[in-house]
Order: sequence, then structure tokens, then C-alpha cells
Amino acid sequence: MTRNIDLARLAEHHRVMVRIRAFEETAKQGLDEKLVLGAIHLSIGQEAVATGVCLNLNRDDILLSTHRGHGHTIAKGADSTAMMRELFGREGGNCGGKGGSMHIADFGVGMLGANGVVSANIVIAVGAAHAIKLRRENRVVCCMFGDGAINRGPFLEGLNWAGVFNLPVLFVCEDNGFAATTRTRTMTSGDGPLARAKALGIPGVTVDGNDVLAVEEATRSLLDDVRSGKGARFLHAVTYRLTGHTAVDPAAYRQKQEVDEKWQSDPIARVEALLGDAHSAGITKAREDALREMQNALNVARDTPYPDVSQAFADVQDIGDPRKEAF
Ligand SMILES: Cc1ncc(C[n+]2csc(CCOP(=O)(O)OP(=O)(O)O)c2C)c(N)n1
Repeated sequence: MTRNIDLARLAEHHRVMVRIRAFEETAKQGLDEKLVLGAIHLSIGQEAVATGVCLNLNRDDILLSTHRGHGHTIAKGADSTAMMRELFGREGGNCGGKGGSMHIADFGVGMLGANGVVSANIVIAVGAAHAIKLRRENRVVCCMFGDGAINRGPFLEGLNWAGVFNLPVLFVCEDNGFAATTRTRTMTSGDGPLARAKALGIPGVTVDGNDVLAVEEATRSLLDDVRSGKGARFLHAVTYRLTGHTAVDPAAYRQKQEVDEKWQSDPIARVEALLGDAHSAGITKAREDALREMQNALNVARDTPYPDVSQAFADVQDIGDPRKEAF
């Protein structure tokens, strides 16, 4: 079947996808140089989900992300240099260097937060959607989570609440087949994410999450429903994580052959094939621009100082005087 493809829009997707990949490859370089402390979780292979979904959100729509959130954050419009500074724990990071990779938030672009607690973002998203409804605001919430997250309690609570109160939220299950080192299907009862959403009264669809156009089309249609007050919707995007769970995980729990095969449906290569030879100059330029942007972000972050120690308790939850009360 031939597809009607808007090549200008596809090139826009391509630019975002290569920026996400370049950011992560550069962040990995920063990790190897011990500039990033702690873990980072790369989303290499999953760029089409972040891009196809987030490019259909408005700036003031709210996004909740996961521990694997660099791609979502970039696609929602956050500044890559601020993100690199955040990963490096430096001044001028999106959260002043206190959040790091797993807790980036950037309210300026509607990015309410990445989250290191699997599934916790679902109930936060639903709370935000309830607030939007009570204030009669004209915007929506999008919540990203992995296939592993559907086996935790907040998934049930969050979807149930969103269904009962008809809330403006799009749930996006980024199904990469694994929960850390475990194949999710070996620990998931029943027919999977979409069946669970439907059982909770939330309609949705399953798409090829490595096909950015399919993700975009499904997202548009589901968001039309959400924006027109029909209530929550669910997108189940099937993808694959091409690298380990964390950036230092060699992923020995799966066969090299499987990963090699999955590289054949690398979402970026698929977009480049669709763009075709006529766009080869644009493809090269997009890749070069992305690498330059991220290399610059790396250099700036490297040269940025750490925050002053006086900032340690600024902008964090007020628990009184921690020096007196926590001990
Ligand atoms: C509540 C909670 N339990 C366990 C963990 C450890 N953990 C971190 S990521 C992860 C796997 C999550 O799988 P999934 O939601 O599918 O996301 P993916 O890593 O595959 O993108 C686990 C179990 C955690 N961070 N939070």
C-alpha cells in the first residue's frame, strides 16, 4: 500500500530524532569521561515514540516522563545545553543541577518531570489532568511509561481515576519488551497493556512504535478525542531498546542476533529510507547539525561550574529545617 507522505513533516521528525540520538550518544561520552555521576538510561531505538507523540503536543500541554526520558524532554522542546548541564550536575541545568538525568523537569516547556520511580509518573499525570479539568483549562496531559510500569499499582489507580473522572490525558505505553533485564511478557499476566487499558474503560490502539508516521497518526487521532472532552485515551507503541537498560549494561540477557535483527528496523534509518535519495543532503545536514549542537552542549556543560553549596536546599520540598528535624 502506498502512503501519502508529507516529506516536509517527515524531515521535521527526522531532525528531532537525530537530535535525540546525538544527545544520548554525547551524554554517554560524558558518562565515560566521568562527567555524569550516577546512571543514565538511553532510549536509542525508541526515538520515533518520543517524536511522533511530542510533536503533536502544544507547548503548554503537560508531559510526564520516565527514567528513560531524554528523548521525551528534547521532543517537548527543552534546551539541550540545559539538559547536558543537568546531567553533569552543573549550574544552569534545567533543575539547577539537582535532578540529574532521571529527574529533569522544565515547566517552561510543560515538562513536569522525568521520574526514577517506575509508574509513579502515572498518578502525577492524572493529578495534573484533574487540575486542568477543575480549572477548565484548554490543554492536555501526556504520560509516558514503559511496559514494565503496567505491573505496578499506580497504573491501575491512575487509569481508573482518569476513567472515572473523564480526564484529559493521553497514556503512552512505550513497549520496548523489557523491564530492566527481564522480558516483560514473562511477568505480565493477560493480553498486555492495551487490554488492561480497555478493561479500565480507556480506549486506545496499538501501533508500530518504530514507525514515526504511524505514531504521529495514532497520536493525532487519540489527542483529538482527548481535546474534545471524550476522556482519557491509550497509545500502545511497540518498540525496542537497542542498547542496555543503563548506559553501562552490556545486555547479556539477550542474544546478539536478536539485537542485530532489531537494528534493521532502526526508526531513524526507516525515516531516512522514506525521505529517499532526493533528501540525502538534508539528511546529512540534519545529522551534522545535531552532532554540532550536542558537542557544543557537552563543551558548555564541561566548562560550567557546579552550583554553590548555598543552593542545596533551594527549590526542594520544604520539610522545615532538615538539619534540626531530620536527625
Ligand atoms: C518502583 C520501582 N521499582 C523498581 C525500580 C527499578 N527499575 C528501574 S527501571 C525498571 C524497569 C522498568 O521497565 P519499563 O517500565 O518497561 O521501562 P524500560 O526501562 O523498559 O524503559 C525497574 C524495575 C524502580 N526504579 N522503581
